[in-house]
Amino acid sequence: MAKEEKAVDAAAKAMLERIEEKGLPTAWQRAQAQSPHCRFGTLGLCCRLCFLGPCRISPGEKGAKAGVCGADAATIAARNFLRMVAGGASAHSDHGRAVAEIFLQAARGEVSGYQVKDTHKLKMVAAVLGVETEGKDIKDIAIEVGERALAEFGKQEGEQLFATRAPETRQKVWHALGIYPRGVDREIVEAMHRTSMGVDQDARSLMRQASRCALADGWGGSMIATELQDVLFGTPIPLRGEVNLGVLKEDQVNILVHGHEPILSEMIALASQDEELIKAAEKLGAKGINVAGICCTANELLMRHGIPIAGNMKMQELAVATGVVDAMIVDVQCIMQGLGQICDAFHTKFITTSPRAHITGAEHIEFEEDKPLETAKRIVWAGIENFPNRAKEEVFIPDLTSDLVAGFSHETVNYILGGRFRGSYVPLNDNIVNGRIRGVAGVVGCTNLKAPEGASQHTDLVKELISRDVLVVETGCAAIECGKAGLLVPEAKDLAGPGLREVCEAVGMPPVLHAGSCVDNSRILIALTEMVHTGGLGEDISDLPVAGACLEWMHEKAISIGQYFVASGVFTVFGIGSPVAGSEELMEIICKEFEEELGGMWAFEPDPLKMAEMMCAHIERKRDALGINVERERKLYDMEDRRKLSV
Ligand code: SF4
Ligand code: MSK
Repeated sequence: MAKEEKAVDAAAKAMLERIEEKGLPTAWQRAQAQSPHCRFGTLGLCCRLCFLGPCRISPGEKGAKAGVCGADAATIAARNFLRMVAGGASAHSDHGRAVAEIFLQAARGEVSGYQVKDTHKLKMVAAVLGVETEGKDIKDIAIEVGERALAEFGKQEGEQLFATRAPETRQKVWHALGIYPRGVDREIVEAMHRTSMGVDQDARSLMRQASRCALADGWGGSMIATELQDVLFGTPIPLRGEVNLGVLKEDQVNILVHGHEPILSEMIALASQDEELIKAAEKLGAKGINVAGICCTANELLMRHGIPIAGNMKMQELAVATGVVDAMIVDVQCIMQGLGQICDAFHTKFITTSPRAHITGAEHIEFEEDKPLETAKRIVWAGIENFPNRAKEEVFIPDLTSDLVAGFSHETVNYILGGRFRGSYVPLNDNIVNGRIRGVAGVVGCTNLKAPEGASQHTDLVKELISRDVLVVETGCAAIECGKAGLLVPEAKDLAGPGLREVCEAVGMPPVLHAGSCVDNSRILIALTEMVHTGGLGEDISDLPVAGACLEWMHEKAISIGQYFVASGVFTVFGIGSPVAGSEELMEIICKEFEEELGGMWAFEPDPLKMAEMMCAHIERKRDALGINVERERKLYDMEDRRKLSV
């Protein structure tokens, strides 16, 4: 792979060169060693669910058309797809469970360091969970909320309580199809059972479970994680931050946090402000303690504290190559085992913290839930004492950062559009109806080694969408990519079409809104529901002029997210490729039939501009169906006109 194909971002390119000069392996080299990737696996036609196999279906004319048990291409591909959904849902949901557990312990006063920060949101969540709040003190409400939220994972009877937040029309669709999500764990276990050898062998039936399992993630596990994190750590509000490797500091102890669960990183952020630890760092010659993030942990910390982001998932090894990372602290998800080798080659301490995630060669300092701050201090101390071990000649920090604004929770959007006294989505809906904003696009998910780091892929897609007056909401590593490219600041309005630009100018918001981490895609579900409830744009999420995209998906979590958006009625386009492209029948089901059943469907398109075209075409089709696509006279606005704008 040529250098330019691996990295386009100047900071990433410089770091890659450093690592390669040292003869160290990188994810890019390993990707090359894996190329060409197994064709059967790529097409979703490989089955190793039992030891009669492994079996594979040949996509061409020749070769096997069924596994030993007789499973055909559609069944094998559908089982693979459903297992990906189950894997993704389990990751989000186990994260949600960990939050619910700590939430309950904190409410009961069993752990120190955490407390209810957003009582307003606590009461809102209490209402969803059927917890009476009248006349009760906050502690009792929080205990009941924690107990009920935790019960949502393992309950044997009844349906997901958070799913009752969806528009009624949507809930009817789920009931009619028998896909209304029940207990989160139950849906995941059933997905695993159905896909084991000799059980569910009908692609449509398997895909119905894919919907139900994914909905248990989006409207269950992920939503529980997001909402309880907001109650415990504060609902994000817009704040400025910085992104890219230049956020690392040569004269300070650098602690990088990487993974997903803010229950640890929140405590690390707190511990880094501890006076004794700061003094200890100063004693060793550092000017302070600098915490920065990688991946979704970075998004969580940025949204609530303005803590800078060093990079996305693909940049984990590159950040270490700056030679100034004194500790790389990881919890769960998207952490590469290869990171350990790079940490070893520099002076970086590689520290795992989750009882669920040990990595060979890493130091394990387990996050003790009953002593969160003490554990965080121990971890930060490990970084401080490593500061003198830096090799001065190895230090190189690319002088590159970009400003960004993050923290656009659903509540914030409500507030900034409607104002403190009339917070609502009415201005958003009005602007969609009058055509200034054509629609809304959710651009979410990962970065993939199959695309160059910092390549214009993400920015091409997002720039095209905003230039066509489509408001973009982003999460995950996609948001980090656009942050690096300077698209998450109000000044990016100049790249927007005239209608969206007017709205952004009037409100002072960027045309691309950073809404958080992977689990925070549940915020987008709530925002879409709010748009339906606000009125004027149909009766269901599937009526809205909206579309979803994940340009560089790689994790199973992305497939679960895609499926819960589709099952919630959203047209969703993925780049890179379909994981089930080998079965024409299954592709027909998810890319066509789904629309009739669910109102949303999948599409796959690697080219960002073509992807934008598909999303805009869909948005315009929805506008036509709503009857809001009336030709409007274009006019130039003067100050007087702007004051009259209803934003
Ligand atoms: Fe082969 Fe069927 Fe076993 Fe899969 S389940 S490995 S297709 S025999
Ligand atoms: S971290 S799942 S690479 S978004 Fe959430 Fe980024 Fe995708 Fe991991």
